Amino acid sequence: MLEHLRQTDSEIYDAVLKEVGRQHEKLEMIASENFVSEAVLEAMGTPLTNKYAEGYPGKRYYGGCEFVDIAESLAIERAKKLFGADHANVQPHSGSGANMASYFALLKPGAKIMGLDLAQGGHLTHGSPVNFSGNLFEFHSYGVNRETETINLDEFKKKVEDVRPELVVFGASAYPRTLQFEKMDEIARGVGAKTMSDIAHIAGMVAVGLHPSPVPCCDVVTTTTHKTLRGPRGGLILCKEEYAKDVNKQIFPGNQGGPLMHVIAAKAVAFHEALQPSFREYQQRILDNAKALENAFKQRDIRMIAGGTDTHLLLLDVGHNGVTGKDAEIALDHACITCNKNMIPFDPQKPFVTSGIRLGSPALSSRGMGPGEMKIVADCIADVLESKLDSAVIEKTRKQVLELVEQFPLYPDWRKLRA
Ligand code: DSN
Repeated sequence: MLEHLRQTDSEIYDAVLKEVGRQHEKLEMIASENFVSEAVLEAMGTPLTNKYAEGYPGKRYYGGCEFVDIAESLAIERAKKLFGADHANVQPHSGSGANMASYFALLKPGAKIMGLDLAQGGHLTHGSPVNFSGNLFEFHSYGVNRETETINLDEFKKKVEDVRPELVVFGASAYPRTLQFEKMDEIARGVGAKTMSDIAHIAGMVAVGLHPSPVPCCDVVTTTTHKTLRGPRGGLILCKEEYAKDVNKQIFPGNQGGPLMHVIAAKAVAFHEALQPSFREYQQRILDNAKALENAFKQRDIRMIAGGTDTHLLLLDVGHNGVTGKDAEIALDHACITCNKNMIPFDPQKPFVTSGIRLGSPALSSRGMGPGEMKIVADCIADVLESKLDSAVIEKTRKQVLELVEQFPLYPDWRKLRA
């Protein structure tokens, strides 16, 4: 394993093994990260990376595509089955690329769109002025209610009716509660808008019916494949049949050239895994673990945005403990707990400082941890925050975490290479 890499490039070999070690030694709580199966890893490391296959299965601009066609056709059929979609495009290199192609498939540049404010849980590609979305389209934001810190449908309706956008985007990257796609869709349709959902964070739960699906109501649904869906890093677009041609054209030749066939093969493997009964159990474990974190934080007086979670994700207001998100992220990393600082709704701090940290249960659930371990983890986090990031507490927590992770080995064959 990795013998060629070791002999050819010891510096990269070393960096890879150090990263494998880091993934094992730290508690991965970045809500958008996960650990893929060995089968997905293997598919990504195949000679399919060598193949140019611009176009789509059966209609390519290069010869020799008969076998990558098999991989892409399987990925498409499995994605359609998994989400109950009319059409799937499995070529987007990323979630951002999937969103860009979708906007162009639905609208002309300059069109009026509404999306959830980045500072209140949205995503860069939902209209941030520093992103292509905010530059190329006239984006307007909706937000969350100041009291409940959740999307209030009456306020949402009023905004939609004031702005009258051509497209409304649903979906978030830091929103812990259930998204009411059907009701939001009805409101958007009321002003004649098209609708799109970005389910990057919750795709795994949507796939198994543990979160409402926007596929039946929305015109287009985008996702990444590497978060709760536990596939390789990449994007996916699902849409109604009437948008299939435009979506395909906007991915290739509109936005991308050659597709990454090794990644598409790995997406097919991940979708196959997601179609198995065990994937539903895995998604349920993600939810149970997030609830266990919520319950433990409640006992410790840790303030959670929106009062807790219905999903895989929790957003903590660490300003309540007198620390910033930036400092909490660094301190927890020293304690071997990886998370990210995150703006909270109406955050008084700047985006690079923030008052929040975002936590998620998908990666720890993939490692086999359960609610009992989540209680230990939540107490570790609470200890660090309540101590106001005291170095002795951080050191004590680090030791506790290192003991815990040893009981849940990650990629043992890869780690043996360090020996
Ligand atoms: N960067 C991703 C996240 O962390 O949520 C979204 O693209």
